[in-house]
Amino acid sequence: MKRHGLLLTLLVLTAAAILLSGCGEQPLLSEVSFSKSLITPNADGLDDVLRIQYRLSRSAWLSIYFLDKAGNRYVFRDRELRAPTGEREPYSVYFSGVVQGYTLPGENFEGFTVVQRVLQDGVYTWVVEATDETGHTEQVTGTLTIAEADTALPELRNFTVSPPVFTPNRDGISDRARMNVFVTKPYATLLVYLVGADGTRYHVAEDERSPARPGERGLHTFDYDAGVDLGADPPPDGTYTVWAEVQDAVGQRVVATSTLTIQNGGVPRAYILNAEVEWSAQSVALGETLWFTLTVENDSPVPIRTSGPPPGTVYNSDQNYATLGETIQSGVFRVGIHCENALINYPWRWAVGDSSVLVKDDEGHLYLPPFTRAVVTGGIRFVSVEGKRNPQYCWAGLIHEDVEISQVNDRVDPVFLFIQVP
Ligand SMILES: [Ca+2]
Ligand SMILES: [Ca+2]
Repeated sequence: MKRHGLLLTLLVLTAAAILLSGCGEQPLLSEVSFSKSLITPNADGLDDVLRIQYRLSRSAWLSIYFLDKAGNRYVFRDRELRAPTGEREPYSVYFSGVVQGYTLPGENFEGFTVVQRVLQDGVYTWVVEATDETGHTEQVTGTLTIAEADTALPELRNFTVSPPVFTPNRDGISDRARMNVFVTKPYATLLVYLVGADGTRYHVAEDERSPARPGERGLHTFDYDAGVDLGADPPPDGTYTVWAEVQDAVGQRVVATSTLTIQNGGVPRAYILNAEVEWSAQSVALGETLWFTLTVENDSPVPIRTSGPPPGTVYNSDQNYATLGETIQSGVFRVGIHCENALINYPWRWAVGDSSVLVKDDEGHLYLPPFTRAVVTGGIRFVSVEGKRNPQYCWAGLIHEDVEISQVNDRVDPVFLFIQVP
């Protein structure tokens, strides 16, 4: 009797314990489903994707992965923190056969990394796994077949950036960087961008003269001016990681990196100070020299490049910068004088300073340093009266050769000049 009573008590207690665990301890992971047991990830619109659903009763770290027959693991979700589902619809995510990058036996990729890759054809065990904060883990498994997968990778070959150091400042010397990359497969997107130390991204546009058209297999070229061509300030000087990132129609993603250093970057801004020119006369006799004096101000953090002839040089009116051997150089700033009767634009030009203020780089290029002023003088000796106008207007300009003559630097402080002919 006594023994029976004890047994009964034990039975009741056990039943209560079972009931308790049944009510209070809901399964962590439930309602796990894959909407298809076979997909053909080849972007043909048929059975390319399936939907995975699951429900969580508590916060958990959620993983979804696939095991092949050899037991190799392919990761789709790796311990991502998820809130409990609560009263909401179950979690739902589309799966297109693409998992974290992996390499097959014997594969060795050089110069690029596979970030996302489609599963190879075969039969896999899928695993949805949740771990709560106490370390309790539950998992649900099933079978998925992959067939007709488009497994060709959009490889990035020979990703190059040249030159490795460039100076985007419109001085005509290494103002542009060029990125080349060969993509081995038609693709959906191809991006090239710089990433700074603080994580800021700077997008680089594909060159319109790229040998292969966007989306096509082939060589793609990118031309980077750091935004300076449009007058924008470039990214700060420093060394950047340059990323090339391609994604194909299936969703496979491949990246390659290189580096690029920006030096002396900036938009050059120079002016004729106060738009003021001091002219020596309003009237000169034939054979006499008209002199001018003005001040050039480099009002930017960028050195501005210049070239000869030096201030003080006197031109005969029938000479010009080219006849003096000082031809136009792209990116160079020079002071010019133009008269209405002149046959070419600003035929007489001078460097924007003399040796007392200019600095020379290793290759002998001359620069007016940042935030510096320089006085420029020069003369034109009128040896004949070209053209019909007399008097004629003459004026000064500050020319950024092959780039622009900004409005503020054109037709500065005209003088109405009369040439006295005997
Ligand atoms: Ca398909
Ligand atoms: Ca430059």
